[in-house]
Amino acid sequence: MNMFNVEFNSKKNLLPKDGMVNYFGRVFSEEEANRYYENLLNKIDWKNDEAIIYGKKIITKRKVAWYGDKEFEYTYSKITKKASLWTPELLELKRTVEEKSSETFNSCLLNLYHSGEEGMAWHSDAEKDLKKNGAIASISFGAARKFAFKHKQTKETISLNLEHGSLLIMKGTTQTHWLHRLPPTTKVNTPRVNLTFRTIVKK
Ligand SMILES: [Mn+2]
Repeated sequence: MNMFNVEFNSKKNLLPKDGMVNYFGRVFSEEEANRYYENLLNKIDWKNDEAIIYGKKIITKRKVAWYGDKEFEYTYSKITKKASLWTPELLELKRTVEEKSSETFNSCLLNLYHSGEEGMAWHSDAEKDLKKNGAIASISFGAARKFAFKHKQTKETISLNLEHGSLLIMKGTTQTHWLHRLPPTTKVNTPRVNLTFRTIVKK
């Protein structure tokens, strides 16, 4: 057993009920992860996110980008966005996660958190444009951040650390019964890039 490279059991469900979350740990070598991190920071068309909250338009510090198989239109937080077409690196990453998860994806929402000051409040990824109970694959590059789940009824919470080059899969009824968040922290002052591969359904 290699004491320096903790192996995660990706078959283990991290949720006790009402959904399925599998953590694969670091699926890229340090070198590969560093290369993707630099490429994504520099090559992605990052924009500050916009949302309508209580009827007011707000602009986040966090940056986002959206890519896909087609120029899909996607609505969340009452703002409609249009996907860009895959970059070669995003297509490589999509193929890697499809192989590891035995799932398929047609789009990816990317988030850039510049430091621990930026996070994401409790929510679920259950937008109407997403495939119902479809798998969501999350890859993290850069600063490791804590990620948490909270059951909507029981309020039970589960948290884990998402490391540089790691893969997390959420599937089944996870988005129906659980919220998730990225808590802000003063302990991190470097960026994290998060990619969430999804399936958009054409209406
Ligand atoms: Mn989410």
